[in-house]
Amino acid sequence: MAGHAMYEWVYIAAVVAILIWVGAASWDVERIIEEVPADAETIKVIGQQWFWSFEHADGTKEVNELHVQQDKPYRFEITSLDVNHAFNVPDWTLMIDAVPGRINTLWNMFTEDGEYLIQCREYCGFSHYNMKAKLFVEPAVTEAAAESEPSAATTTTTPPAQQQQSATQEQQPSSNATSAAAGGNATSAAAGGVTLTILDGASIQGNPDYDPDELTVKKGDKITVNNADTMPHTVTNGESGSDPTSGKLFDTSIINGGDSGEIDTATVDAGAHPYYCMVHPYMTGSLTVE
Ligand SMILES: [Cu+2]
Repeated sequence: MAGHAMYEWVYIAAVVAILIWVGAASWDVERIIEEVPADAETIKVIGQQWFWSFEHADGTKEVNELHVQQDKPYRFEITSLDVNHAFNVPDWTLMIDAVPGRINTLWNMFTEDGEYLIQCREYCGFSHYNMKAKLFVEPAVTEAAAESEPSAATTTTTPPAQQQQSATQEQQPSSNATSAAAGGNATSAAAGGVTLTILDGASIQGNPDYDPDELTVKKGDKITVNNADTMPHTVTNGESGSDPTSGKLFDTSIINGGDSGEIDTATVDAGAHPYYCMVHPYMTGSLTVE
């Protein structure tokens, strides 16, 4: 009997020890999270059914793709616009809830370049399993490294955000209006009154999405994009997200359900340009600028 009582005490002591250890470990985790480096750059992370969008400190936005620099600290501010999601980068053991009306933060420095998976780890509805994004960690010459090695050639890599911006501003007057006669239905309305509608139900694959699917306008026309659906969509030039020119000619960025956006064709080269929705890449259409 006495022996049994002693075993109980050993058992209780072991449980208490484990609880103390777990408590200490979680306290440690919290401490690490709190110590965000002062030079950490903030990236806003927004979860929505069923995609991720990101906003960099300079205002550059990305959808389902996030470009960061290696060896640079980032502070993530994570939230949701609808239901609960969870922002998870498994390879970097990053995981935190994305909750509507709340901003959760965590920080990380990506010490190895490469392409990594971002996913949702909180069941959030129909397309939860496709709520994935790509994280690109780009190798970079840090400012510190550049300063400590002034002899090294100035190969400072432009941050991806800036690359995107400058690419948007670039004009390529080289491609001429040779493909304008590709047979697009001339739907150009009276001056300045061109409308592209994203139809209700467009987010469901197989449904009619853009109306008209093939739009022809005169260079300089402003196109009003009305999202008549309840889901967020984009009109982004390119065949898909892997198209290197994607979003460089025109991109409405996210237009939430019921909202509208605009495409100014003054900066778009003449010719036929395929476009798609960054959230639902199976939504495609074509814009011909004459
Ligand atoms: Cu869409």
